[in-house]
Amino acid sequence: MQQMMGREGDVVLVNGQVRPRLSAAPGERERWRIVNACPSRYLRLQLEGQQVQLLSRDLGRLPVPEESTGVLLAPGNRVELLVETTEGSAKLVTAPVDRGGMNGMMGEGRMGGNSAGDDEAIELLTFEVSGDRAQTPNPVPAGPALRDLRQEPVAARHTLDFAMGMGGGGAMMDGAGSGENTMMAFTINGREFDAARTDTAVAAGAVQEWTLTNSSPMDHPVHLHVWPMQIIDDGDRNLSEPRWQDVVNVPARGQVKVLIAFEDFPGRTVYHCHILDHEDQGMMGTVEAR
Ligand SMILES: [Cu+2]
Repeated sequence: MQQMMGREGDVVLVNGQVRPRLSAAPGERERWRIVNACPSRYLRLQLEGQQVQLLSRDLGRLPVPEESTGVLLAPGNRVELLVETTEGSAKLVTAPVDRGGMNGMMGEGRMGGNSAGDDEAIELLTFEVSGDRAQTPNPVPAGPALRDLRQEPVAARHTLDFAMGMGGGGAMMDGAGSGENTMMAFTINGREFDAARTDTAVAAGAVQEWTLTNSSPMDHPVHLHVWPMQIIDDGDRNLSEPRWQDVVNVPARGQVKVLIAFEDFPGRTVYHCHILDHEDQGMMGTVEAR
């Protein structure tokens, strides 16, 4: 069951340590580079009592840092935060994230506790700010504007559907009510991963629009190797500003739209769910730019 939801484990480490303690002087500006290297756990980071801005998301810095009270990281996502320190003791916590679950997939009433994730915030580290006040740092300079692929012609469109169903080569599970073991399949467009098969062929150098749909009851964070994705619709709305990521969360029963410029690298690579248990159970496909 845990393998199908994506195993989260019981302990979250920060740089290999359990709840480490960091220290700083008041009035400093620090840059925190963060990667969610958890195999399945989503993080919603909050650092109470400190002034936090989002400087960059996944692959590059934003033109202007954004005020931030909490930042959501699916597995594989990265951020850079600017932390302007205030005297006191603060805790970095990860708040609960609802990423769906197996409800509705197994019949009724048999499985207890079958949604993923914790119900309570988890403390990740303690941040102690004390001592002499640091010199006020200079303002953060603006960064370059981000490329916007919406101003470029779209050569082709594809839809990838991320799904879960019975009958695959994934984890063994007890079939609801039947007493027999069945296999759960994790698929993209109905197929489990086959390294020998090319699933999506694209023209090298061209821009494509991909619609990533999720017909399962769990979120899937989708990662494309090599080429970054510009998110144009995150499932809730069309985005007005250019937003670039290399992992994008596709909500349960939802969809997102991305633009991709298949530049710089002709060849073959993969896309996959970044919940590694899902990837290992088949939720991965191949793409070739030629
Ligand atoms: Cu997944």
